[in-house]
Amino acid sequence: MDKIVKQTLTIALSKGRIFKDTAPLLKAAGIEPLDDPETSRKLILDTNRDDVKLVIIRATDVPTYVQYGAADLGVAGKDVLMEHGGQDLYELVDLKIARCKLMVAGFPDRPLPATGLKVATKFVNCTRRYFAEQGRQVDVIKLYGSMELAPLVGLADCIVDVVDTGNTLRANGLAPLEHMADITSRLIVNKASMKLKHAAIRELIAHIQAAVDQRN
Ligand code: PRT
Ligand code: MG
Repeated sequence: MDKIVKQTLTIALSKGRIFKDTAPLLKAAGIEPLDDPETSRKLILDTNRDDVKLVIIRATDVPTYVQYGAADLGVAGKDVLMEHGGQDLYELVDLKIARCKLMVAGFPDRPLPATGLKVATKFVNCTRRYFAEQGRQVDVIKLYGSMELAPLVGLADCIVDVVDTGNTLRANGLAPLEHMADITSRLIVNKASMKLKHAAIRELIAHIQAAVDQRN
């Protein structure tokens, strides 16, 4: 009898809100990790299925792993995908999790200068694109975190960041000023994997899509 070789699938995820919200969707597809990424130090997690592994990485690295085929699939926020550019990957399912908004934020009582606007952000590509489309000339200052601090210490006039409740902005005397994009997390797939592992990926996607539809 011919041995049927099962195609293995590697799924890239980040800890925190994305893992928390993706786990129930994976469970609906019959995939359960054997370790908890929040407590385990392992970066590669086995699952109850010997043909599925999870790799646990920084949220901003997920598109890169999938682009180069180090992971077949991944879950990434639309903010992260827009910033990455989405080369060599398909964005197949809107998982409707980790919802937030990409916003320009600054002081509520201070209009933004029409020229020489300084914007601090980790989303430098999205920010350049957004202001360029409006013909607004800006200096973009790249930061890696705690963007809210930048206007407070005079590093920038405003920031571009993702906002959920707005509590972090408020706690720092800032407010949302301009809405740039509604954000949810997406299931992304490497283009070569989609061809080579078509059956396995299609099956996984069908289960995940059904679980998403049932919740929304
Ligand atoms: O934390 P790390 O630097 O490793 O990476 P990350 O912050 O990109 O990852 P993570 O896990 O925090 O976020 C993963 C994805 O979740 C993001 O790419 C977004 O698509 C999505 N998401 C949804 C959010 C939020 N909601 C959110 N609130 N990402 C970040 N935040 C931040 C927000 O910027 C603020 O600093 O959480 C803080 C609390 O938000 P408020 O508005 O509720 O106060
Ligand atoms: Mg974070």
